[in-house]
Amino acid sequence: MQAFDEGKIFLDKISREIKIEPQDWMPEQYRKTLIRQMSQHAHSEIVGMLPEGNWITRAPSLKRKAILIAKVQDEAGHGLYLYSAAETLNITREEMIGQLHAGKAKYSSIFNYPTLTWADIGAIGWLVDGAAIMNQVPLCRCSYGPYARAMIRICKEESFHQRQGFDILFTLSNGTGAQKKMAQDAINRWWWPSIMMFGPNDDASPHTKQSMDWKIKRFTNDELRQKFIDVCAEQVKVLRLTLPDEKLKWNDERKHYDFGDIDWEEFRNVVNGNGPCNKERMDARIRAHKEGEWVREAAAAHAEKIKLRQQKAVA
Ligand code: FAQ
Repeated sequence: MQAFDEGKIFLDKISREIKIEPQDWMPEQYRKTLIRQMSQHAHSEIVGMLPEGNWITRAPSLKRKAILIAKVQDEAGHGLYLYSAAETLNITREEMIGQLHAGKAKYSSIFNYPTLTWADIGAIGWLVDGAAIMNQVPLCRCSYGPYARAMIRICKEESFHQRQGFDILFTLSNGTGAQKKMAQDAINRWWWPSIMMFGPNDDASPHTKQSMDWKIKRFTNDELRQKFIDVCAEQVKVLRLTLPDEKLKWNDERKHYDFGDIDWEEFRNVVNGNGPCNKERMDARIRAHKEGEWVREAAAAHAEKIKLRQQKAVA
């Protein structure tokens, strides 16, 4: 009887746009869905530092280097807010990281592609951060309070990231012929993986319906992908470059751009661990975690010392 009432209160809150907070009753499946999505999101931010980190030492100027360092540092911050927000659901950061390292938790497919030239940093900012913003702005209205609040700051920072990426590509496309070619090549390689970031088509997405009913997701994968394509199809004109899709064409009836077929075979391969850089990314994460062990131990010992000192002062 009690669970029934609690279930009704929960659904009533969802329907009235009242946030669910950590101390509130929630269905077990709602909690599990959030842990899955939020931890995958946090892992994506942390693994997502790797492709860009690769270019910090080779950025073409001191200014670009400083901007890139700040961006990569922001991604670390996003990962930490998201791990903290997920911890309110009764799971520890250690458990989540353990799941990632054991291959039991996913991270975004996009970070399994290599960054071959400096223009890739522009393409990541414009396209990858652009796709991330399209997906994440609606998450600021997610029904779970800690996730929604974490997303507000994250989105502000992602917006800066997207603009810096566009600025890199704009500079290259207005540079020498070789620079323009490099920018076009990066867009050609990152375009299709970026639109795969939104996940499978709605009819192949097992989680979308329930997550929409619970207002965790506010738009479906296909709705967000279409919005993103519509925006990029216009922005690429400002760059005086093109998107690598011959079928990309404005459809006046639909008031959207039509686009070509997505290679779902490639998507499945990358998600299942067989993308160009999956092994490299996981090896780098696991190595960094092992090498950081002494830092975690020292921080814990320091925190314990401070706690004892405070207890003595009170006694
Ligand atoms: N990659 O039923 P759905 C960023 C999985 S952050 C890998 O549609 P859902 C910032 C999905 O998890 C980018 N796996 O699932 C940055 C599920 O697997 P499971 C990350 C994917 O959850 C920028 C299965 O397929 N953003 O870029 C992908 O309803 C630059 C079935 O899929 C977020 O995580 C994929 N692309 O919808 C950092 C945003 N797509 O768990 C550095 C939050 C789907 O059953 C540099 N997450 N899968 O084994 C979401 O909005 C959702 O979780 C979706 C997937 C839309 C990603």
